[in-house]
Amino acid sequence: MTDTPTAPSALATTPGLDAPTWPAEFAARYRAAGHWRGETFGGVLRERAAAHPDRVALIDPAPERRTWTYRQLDERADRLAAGLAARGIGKGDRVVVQLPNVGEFVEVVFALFRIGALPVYALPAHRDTEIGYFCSFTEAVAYVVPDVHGGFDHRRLASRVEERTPSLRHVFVVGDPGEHTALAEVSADPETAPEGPEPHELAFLQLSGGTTGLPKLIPRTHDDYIYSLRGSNDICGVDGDTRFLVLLPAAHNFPMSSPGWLGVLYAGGTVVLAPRPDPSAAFPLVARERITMTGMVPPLALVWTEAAPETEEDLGSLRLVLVGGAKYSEEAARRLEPALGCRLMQVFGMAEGLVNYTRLDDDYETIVTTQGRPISPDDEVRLVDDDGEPVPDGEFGHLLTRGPYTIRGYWRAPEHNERSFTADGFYRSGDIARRTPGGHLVVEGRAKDQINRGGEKVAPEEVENILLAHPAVHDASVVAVPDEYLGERSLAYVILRDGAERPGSVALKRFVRERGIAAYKIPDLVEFVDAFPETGIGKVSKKSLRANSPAADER
Ligand code: OOB
Repeated sequence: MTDTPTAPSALATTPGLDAPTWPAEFAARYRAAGHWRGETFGGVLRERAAAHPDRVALIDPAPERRTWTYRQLDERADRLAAGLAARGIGKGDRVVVQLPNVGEFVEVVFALFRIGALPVYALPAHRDTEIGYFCSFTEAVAYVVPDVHGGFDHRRLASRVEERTPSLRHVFVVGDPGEHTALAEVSADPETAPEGPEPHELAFLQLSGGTTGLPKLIPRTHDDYIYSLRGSNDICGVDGDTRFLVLLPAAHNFPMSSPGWLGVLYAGGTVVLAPRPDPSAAFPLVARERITMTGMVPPLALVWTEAAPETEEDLGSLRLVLVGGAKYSEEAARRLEPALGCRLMQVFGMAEGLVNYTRLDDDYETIVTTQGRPISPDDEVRLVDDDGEPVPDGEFGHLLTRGPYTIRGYWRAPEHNERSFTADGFYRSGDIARRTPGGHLVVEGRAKDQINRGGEKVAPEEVENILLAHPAVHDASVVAVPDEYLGERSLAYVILRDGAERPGSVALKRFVRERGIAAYKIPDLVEFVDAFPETGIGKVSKKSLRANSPAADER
């Protein structure tokens, strides 16, 4: 083959990045516009610690209240970074971090940022299937866990994963380490810490909600993610006085960056980690810590809206509540501000990049009826029909996007990238949306085969694969059914093998659970059928399955 020069619009791949990245002319444009400023997370924390060392950065209220000033967080991250480096963990190494909302989460992540090792953000709900996959697929060298969380012993999960993952050299435990290493012991003289990463290099791997077998990994750089934080902070009015409550799992993109705990730390504010999001646990925290801002998914917003008028806790410090992750119904949205006595902002985002917010100065109708508009003037959003042609103004179309903080490809996933990105680098979100005359987006639904269980994304194929492993199951198809509270729940249609004895639906759900999978992925409903409806070319028609679902009998 002759050496043809790369076309200017072709995707660049950077060695060591393991994913397509922005072509040089886009990167140059984003830098010239001041979006990418050459900052790194490690550097940002260092600067904030120098500027206001004694300001409180982080509060972990339970079981006993612990606080970290910016100086303490900076020093702890340094010592931990040096300790990790002394154990041979270095730039580019992957480290699966599975921690609940505890202060150590923030310490570990900043320590990894400092040495350029990449956190892979697992959710606390993940079990053997997901963790085993993250560790083996990323060839992780370390895995960080709590000892016991929600009654589940993560140390034992770690031992099982360690046994089958040759790359895994370390398990660090927050709390009682059992047979592993206590995170508290991982500490060394910071003088020994190596050089940090460059701003254009990867900062971490985030998980995609996904539609296929197992989550794809989303490679985010320091430059691009920090831009999304700065943009989010401007829109949400985050500053040094912001006191932000992290209600959702800290590892999820929404509470991390919209504006999230990373945004608030960037602005020099205070982050408070909620061990539980329900009003009985969180309202007292709002009152005691004088919380000004928080973010939540629609089902939680409903619960807060109902509980707020009844509470004796003083919620008067709250200024802004962000709601997103799944469609927030207009009726529910209208009830939030009066109940909580604060402003509502809708957020429609995706871990792949693009985040939309309603604005503080939008009129009320826009805030309760739309999902906002993009952070950046350089976010390109295209709404297209099934053939990829732009739809007329105001009509619904498939949402495609590219921009200064939207990835150009998943990590080590060339085949997925073929499907999930257009040739000119737009990410196919799988969402169906329309644009209002004012330029705001309204999310109408989804073309992608995914279940959005109140913000928690379930890939049907992953659950189907587990059901298929059951000896009585011939075939399985998992679909979303409407649910008043969660928005959607999951329904598994199951065809039994000839002559097989029908397992009860409870037994089938137990089977799925015992295979070691996050609890939110276990089908809510199970329905036995003789055959699946088919599409014209003989594929299972999920559309008819959804349309014909009984959606009720096990509520
Ligand atoms: C957030 O990120 P992911 O990666 O868990 O899920 C992204 C998907 C979107 O493609 C869309 O299908 C859905 O979640 N979604 C919404 C929504 N916000 C997200 N659908 C309707 N209305 C909304 N407001 O969920 C996420 C990431 C950053 C900020 C906020 C949410």
